[in-house]
Amino acid sequence: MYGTIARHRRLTVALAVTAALALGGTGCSGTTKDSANKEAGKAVAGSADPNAATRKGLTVAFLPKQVNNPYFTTSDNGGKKALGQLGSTYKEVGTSSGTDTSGQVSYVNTLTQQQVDAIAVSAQDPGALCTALKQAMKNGISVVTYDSDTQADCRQVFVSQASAEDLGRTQLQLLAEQIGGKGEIAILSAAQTATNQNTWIDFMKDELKKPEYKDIKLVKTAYGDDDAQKSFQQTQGLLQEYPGLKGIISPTTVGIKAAAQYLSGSQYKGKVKLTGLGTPNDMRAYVKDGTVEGFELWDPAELGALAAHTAVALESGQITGAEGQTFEAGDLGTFTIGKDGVVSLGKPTVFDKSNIDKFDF
Ligand code: RAM
Repeated sequence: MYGTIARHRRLTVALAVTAALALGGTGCSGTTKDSANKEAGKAVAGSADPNAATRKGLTVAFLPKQVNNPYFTTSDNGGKKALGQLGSTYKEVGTSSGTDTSGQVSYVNTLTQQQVDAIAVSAQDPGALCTALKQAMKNGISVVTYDSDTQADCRQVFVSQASAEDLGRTQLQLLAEQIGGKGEIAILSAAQTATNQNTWIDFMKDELKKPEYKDIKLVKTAYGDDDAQKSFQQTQGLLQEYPGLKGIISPTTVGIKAAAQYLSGSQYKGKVKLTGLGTPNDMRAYVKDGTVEGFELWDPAELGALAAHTAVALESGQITGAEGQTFEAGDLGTFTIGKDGVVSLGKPTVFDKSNIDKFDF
């Protein structure tokens, strides 16, 4: 076993250096992974075969941002189910804090030592995992990110929940409508380093520059770290600091639930509007009691299932992560890899009192 790893490593380093010279120093990680694949008799870079047989008996490890977050329980169970249908094995490891980046790095290193076939990770921080993920790829492990990305050269494919731009802009649009286009607003985010939340927030700020939002002012972005108690306290703090606040966007399932809990028991219930990303099961009570009008999300189980299918397609040589390649993801249909190795699940759903009872996750 260890002999195989060492052999892969020596071979891949040698090939990586040659490839880097040939390519003028670009594209290292893809080449090293592909070299390992070549040695293992799998598909080679640039020669993805969409008709290659789907491999069975693989072990795919899910490493969410946070294991005790119901959103990730649902997404990873979606991955587990898909892997069962594909004849492969699922495992999940991870930290209970959404801000334990060194813990995430340790898990990647352990999975590399254990020689799992593929890793699906939701990154707490865009850069922190890079060295460890590159090492995993050098050892022949397929790496996909899902939910929250790392840098593009530190994984093969990012399985995105929806277009990041759509998600950012639509959350701002929802709140603008709820507050009648006027007033002070704040954002209650997750971890300060979270790639997904930070990308959405950048699009919210960009949307806010449009003339139709000239009467809306973003006064603060607070961070609840995907910790229920901290998010609750941050919401309380926002209202103490800005008593005239008209609305809050919380682009995290943990944050929006905690903010709704605070608002529903306060004088601000129904007056200070709250939207963002939440699960229908977490938010149902707050929609029914008038604390929240509407919010959005994708189906987390479908996101996990798509991550599992992507990992198996990579391991099967059906894709390498290059733009334009297509693969089948079971009941979810056919997907095409876009720019920078991003695959997008689809459009999110907006939930309100008219449809929330139709959803159970
Ligand atoms: C939390 C996490 C996750 C995010 C959802 C919306 O559960 O921060 O990364 O995608 O919210």
